[in-house]
Amino acid sequence: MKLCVIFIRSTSITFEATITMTKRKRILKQKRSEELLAALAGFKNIAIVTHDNPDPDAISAGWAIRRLIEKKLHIQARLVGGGDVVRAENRHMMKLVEPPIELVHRFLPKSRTAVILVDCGPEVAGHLLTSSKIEIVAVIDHHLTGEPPDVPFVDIRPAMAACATMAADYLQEQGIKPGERLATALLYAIRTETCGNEFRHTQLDRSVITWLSRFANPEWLAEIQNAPLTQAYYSDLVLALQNTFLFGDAAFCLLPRAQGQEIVGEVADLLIRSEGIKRVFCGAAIAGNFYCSVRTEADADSAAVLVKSTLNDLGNGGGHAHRAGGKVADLPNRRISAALAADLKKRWIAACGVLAEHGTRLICRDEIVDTLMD
Ligand SMILES: [Mn+2]
Repeated sequence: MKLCVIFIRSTSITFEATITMTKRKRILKQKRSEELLAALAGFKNIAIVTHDNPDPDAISAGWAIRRLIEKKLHIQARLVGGGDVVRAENRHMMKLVEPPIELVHRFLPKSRTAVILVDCGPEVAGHLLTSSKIEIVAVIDHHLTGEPPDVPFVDIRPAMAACATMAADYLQEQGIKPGERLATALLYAIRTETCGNEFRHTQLDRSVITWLSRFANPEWLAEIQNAPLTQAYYSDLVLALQNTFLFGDAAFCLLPRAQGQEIVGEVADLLIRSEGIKRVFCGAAIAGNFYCSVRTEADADSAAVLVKSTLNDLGNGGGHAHRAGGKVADLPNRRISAALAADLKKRWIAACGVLAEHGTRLICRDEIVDTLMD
């Protein structure tokens, strides 16, 4: 189910008195960018925080919002994210367009800092905002969520292909041109968010793509998409494919090794393209935690629902209708035990409603060895 809901909230008594409810549909004539700027008024320090291991969508949307604040409020906001950027294409994008993002382990803002959370909600575990003292002023996101967060500005539109679309639209509303570097990053973000079966574009996505194409550098885009890959990447990939099991139309893969979190999603993206596979669960132990990606075919179940039910009581999960992810923190001995592997497989099979006894390998390991010996 796709939703398009915008809520505005206010702490002002008069607003509360006239609205009587704590939320309501936005006033249509008011521009969202104006509402965001109004919510930030009076703050001298502003920080934009992305989810951990920020992807092109989080990075470029955060960058566009930083540009909006710089042009309209004359404040240099910090753009911060936890973890690292691992995917080869995304690292290449960073090198080419140099987004002004700080990758940090901890976020300790100055007092009275307005924080804008981008491409995730406060309820998910994977971001830097662990302290309740941090003042979240805005949440800008396109993931499927439950109740909208109780903060002054909320723009959550799950129908949108990317947060980059929403942030680019703020710039358009305010007549701010993105420039070549930012436009390339935003356009690349929309491309990456619309891979797999998550490819629907709203009218706004389409018009933003046309607008950004006027400023973006197509040669950089081609170069990013063909970024050099490490040999370790190919090792991770071949071991993952050898360790993939099929139960009816559902695939289950625990990677024997993974150089970074992103390979989990890449393998899932590759497997969902296989004929006959409609649902994919792919997981790995990385730096003592378990990360997984779930993908579903366009006409199959919700990936967000499947990951939630598979990780129920073990960890957290969420995402979109056809692309979702999850995490189980602090694995004992920093690895996936045989008991956890068996439990995850059982849960995935149950969530998909397939038969456990019909499991087969995607690739028979003996066949690969035989081929090499010939
Ligand atoms: Mn996104």
